[in-house]
Amino acid sequence: MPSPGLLVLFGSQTGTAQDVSERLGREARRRRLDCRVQALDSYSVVNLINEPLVIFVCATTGQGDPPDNMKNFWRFIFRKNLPPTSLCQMDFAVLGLGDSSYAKFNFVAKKLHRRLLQLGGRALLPVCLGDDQHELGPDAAVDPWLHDLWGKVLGLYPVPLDLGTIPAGVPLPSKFTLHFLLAAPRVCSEGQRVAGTDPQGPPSEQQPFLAPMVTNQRVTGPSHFQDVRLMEFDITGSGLSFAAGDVVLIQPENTASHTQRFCQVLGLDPDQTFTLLPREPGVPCPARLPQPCSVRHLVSCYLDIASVPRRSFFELLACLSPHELEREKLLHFSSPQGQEELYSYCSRPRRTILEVLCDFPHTAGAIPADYLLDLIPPIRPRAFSIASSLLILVAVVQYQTRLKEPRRGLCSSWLASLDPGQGPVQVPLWVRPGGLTFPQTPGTPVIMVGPGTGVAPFRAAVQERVAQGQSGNVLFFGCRLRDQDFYWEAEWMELEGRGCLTLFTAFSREQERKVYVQHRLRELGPLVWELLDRQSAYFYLAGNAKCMPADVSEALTSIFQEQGGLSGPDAATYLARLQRTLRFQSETWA
Ligand code: 2AM
Repeated sequence: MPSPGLLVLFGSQTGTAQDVSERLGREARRRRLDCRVQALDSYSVVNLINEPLVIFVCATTGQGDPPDNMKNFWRFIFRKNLPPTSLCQMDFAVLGLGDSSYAKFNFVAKKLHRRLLQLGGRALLPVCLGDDQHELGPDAAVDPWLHDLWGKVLGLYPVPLDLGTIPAGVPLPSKFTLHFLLAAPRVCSEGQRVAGTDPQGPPSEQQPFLAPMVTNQRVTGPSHFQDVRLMEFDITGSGLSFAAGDVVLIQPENTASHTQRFCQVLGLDPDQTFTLLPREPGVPCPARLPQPCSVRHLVSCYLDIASVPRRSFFELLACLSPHELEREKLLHFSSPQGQEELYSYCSRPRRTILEVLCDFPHTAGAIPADYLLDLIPPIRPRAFSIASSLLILVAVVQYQTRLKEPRRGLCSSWLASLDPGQGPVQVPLWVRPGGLTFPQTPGTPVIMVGPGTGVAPFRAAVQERVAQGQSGNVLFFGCRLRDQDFYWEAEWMELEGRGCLTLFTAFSREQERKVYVQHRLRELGPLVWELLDRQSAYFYLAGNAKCMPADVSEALTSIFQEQGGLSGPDAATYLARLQRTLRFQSETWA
């Protein structure tokens, strides 16, 4: 029987769905099945009708939304005019990745599964519900599901006996080969990164704009626990344009010392240059890597050596290890029995790829350069709300685990380390339109709730609305202490003085009892109800994703009950309707 041409399509926000998809691809290749792995939005959906077997791997983000790289597919698949037999050729299975602490747990995967059935697809298995909250992470659900999946797939398409499978301990060929150049080329690879000079459309992930940093200034008071920076970039001539609610994406780099240490442990010469070639035709090289490229550039700008490794990292490392003891340990970490130990060695203390490699020096020193891109994921860009043209607020992430070295957020620490006072500094960035979109109908009021750095997008919104002459701007801001972390205090006061803004503040630590934005919302229940119900106001929420969004939603539903006389279920329906009609929007981050 011919190979069925298995297709794995993923929608991934943080990289987990992509990692699971690539694992599926490897497992298929070990079973000698032909398999393509692609992001949903890079696949031409009109071809779906010809696919015999598709595995969808989809994450659900915060509020039940699909990841960015499957948004077009999402719109397509829910088009009303798709005939109900569109997918009658297809066997499919949906693997979901989500977080059960959110109300809409694995919403995307469940909804997709139902839709594919509706369109005539045949489900091989029930939806897999991977859960970040599980002590062992999503693998606790993914492992047994994959086991069942292969049972089904191989039942349909048996591997020819004479071929057999490729055993787990043997590495599969690498995706790319690195051809090292003997003499360094005249054009330094780092210099080629300058993009936007010959732009093909606006700056993008493939072609970011190298924006000069203008200021980088701490805005929290000296006794505040957190280092929060206000950063400004010069985007003159970039072709970038944006509206309030858009976010800027920034491509961070590894620190020079991490880059150096990595090269040392792997025995790589950072000054060597190479060209990258895909092993199989048709596989594109990463657009972000210049050709030729130096090892230093690859490590500092591309390989995410400061991220916590996934299980697939240990699997491949075990295959590549020439050292018996290290290999044994790595094999254990990648086996189902070793997952608890792997969790306490790696995920819980947030141990990084670089630190793990230092713990396995004999293996690290023997990694063939060709495998670097299979082993280590690329550095992901980070999103920041735009506070105006082009200003962002960055909380510098640092925390302690049981490891001696404090854990640092890659992007915020890198940005904080840049000092435009010491000479020119450039940051690769581009803009993604609207997490939040504001009403254009004149006279529509907006209620904005933005504690902490959550206030950033509302500064851009208030500026834009005031410039348009729109009134009805109501802002709820919360911070710890007025004199330590009240961002843009003078500006808000000035706008309030001019009658352009109604501001309500919640200083959580200025009295014994904590006062948060949701407490202020409740106190002002009659006003909130009047604005939402009588004046059709839009409601916005931005900030920390942990407890605040749920607390604010709860405050709202109790306002609907107290002020609107709605029952509990009716209040929940009222909120759901606001969400559906985009009159309740949120942008939250971890
Ligand atoms: P705290 O740190 O004193 O607990 C910005 O970070 C502000 O948000 C701070 O005043 C912080 O208070 C507050 N905050 C913390 N948890 C919150 C929650 N669940 N809801 C609303 N605000 C919260």
